[in-house]
Amino acid sequence: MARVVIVSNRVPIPNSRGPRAGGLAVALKDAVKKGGLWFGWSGRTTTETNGDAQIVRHDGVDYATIDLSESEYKKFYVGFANGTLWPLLHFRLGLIEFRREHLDGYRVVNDLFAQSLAKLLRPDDLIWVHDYHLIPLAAALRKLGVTNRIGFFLHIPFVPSSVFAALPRGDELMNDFCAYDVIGFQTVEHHRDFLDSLRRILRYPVDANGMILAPGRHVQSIVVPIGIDGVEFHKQAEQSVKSKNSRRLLDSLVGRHLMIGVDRLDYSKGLPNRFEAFNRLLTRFPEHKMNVSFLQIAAPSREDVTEYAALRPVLNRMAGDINGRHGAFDWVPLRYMSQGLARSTLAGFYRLARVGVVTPLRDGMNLVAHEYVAAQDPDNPGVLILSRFAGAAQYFEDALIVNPYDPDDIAEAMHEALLMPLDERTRRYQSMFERLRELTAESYCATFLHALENERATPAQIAPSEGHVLI
Ligand code: GDG
Repeated sequence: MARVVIVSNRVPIPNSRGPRAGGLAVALKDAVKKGGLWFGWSGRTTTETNGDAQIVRHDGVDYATIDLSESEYKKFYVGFANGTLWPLLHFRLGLIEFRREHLDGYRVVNDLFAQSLAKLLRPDDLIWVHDYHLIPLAAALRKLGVTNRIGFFLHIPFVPSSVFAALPRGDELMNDFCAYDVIGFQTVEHHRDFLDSLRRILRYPVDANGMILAPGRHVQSIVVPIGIDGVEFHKQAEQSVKSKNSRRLLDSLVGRHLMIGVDRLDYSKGLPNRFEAFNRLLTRFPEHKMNVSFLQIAAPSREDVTEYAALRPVLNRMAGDINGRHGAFDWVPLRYMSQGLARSTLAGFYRLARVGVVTPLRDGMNLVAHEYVAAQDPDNPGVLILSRFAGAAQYFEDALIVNPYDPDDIAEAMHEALLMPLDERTRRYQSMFERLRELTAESYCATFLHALENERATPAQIAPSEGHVLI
């Protein structure tokens, strides 16, 4: 098989203690086998950038990174990627801060990535580009004469064409998509919305197999949901629940139920509504007072983006209000941490929680939903509360599906989950765990790479199960 080259904004370079356990690193483990290359930004800014990649080899995989200047970082990462595209593609037009110089900076950095990467490429490499930071990368590589097969996967949602229309120079971005050979989406809905925008803006025909008939290039568009290694995470949770941290958590609960939320501190994750829902649970269903603790872990994220910094004081205040209003001298209802925890610790905490609360306002997939299900004890499983606007809701129908804009709806689901009898919890869990077995990280990589390798893949060839729908 050809060498696989992964390109993403950040590169999870393994440290001396072994591989980094971040979401993308875990999901792409099977794609970057020995001999592979992973390319991206180092996460560092410097005064002088020359675009030459620094390469570190670990376990047979080359990790190549480049630095950015402070100005490039601000325009590309803070400005266009996270100040315009992220809110746009999460349906938050009111949060967009578009500036032409940010878009120009976004293109400059994509050109820089292309120049640096092109020097490292071999003629038969399969190039797999990840996420909204790098939409123009294939077009930039094509300009440099790169003819390799190049695929792109969008981890976040796509929006209906009337929403995408708000993006200035959106037609340029649509053209950029057409420089790829394969484009993948998490759900049928994101895929459909993308094709609607493409048809409206560029007017290219799309055949029944999702093949975009662009001039001079046929682009295969597919739905390939990302997943985790559920069986492995299940084992990790079994071990982790016996750890010192899990025991400390369990002891601190003194027999109360635990509800858990785990998210990056991001406005798309719906945290204020979730806190309000917990407030309403305790107000409307006071039988839960003193009987439940809600642990919210919110790892800091993108703190240079104004909207992210603005979220912190809102949550701090809400947490204080809830605990002040409902708490007792021996019970803190809401335990809120704006710090991350180790992945292995999280695994045990998920297992201890009677309820997993995943209520983003929009999400491409949401892997926390997968992790919560994977971690459960089959003999006494917890209940997943899941936003209908997370991609995961398309796959986990047996979660309690809620509208994250309605705190009362979430509160009622919390109440139902806390009272749910064992037989119903078990039935829902078993059905979701079955789904988890199909939606693996391995099948995600294999399905995408199969499409990328095979120029004229047909739906029958690359849609082996319900989980990998092609439309
Ligand atoms: C994007 C899309 C899509 C969270 N807190 C801690 C921690 N995490 C880990 C979780 C999970 C990952 O981060 C978060 O994944 P999500 O899927 O929820 O969300 P995004 O970061 O927004 O990712 C999303 C994903 O790409 C993959 O395609 O599902 O829709 O937005 O794995 O466990 N990990 C550790 N400590 C924490 O405190 N170690």
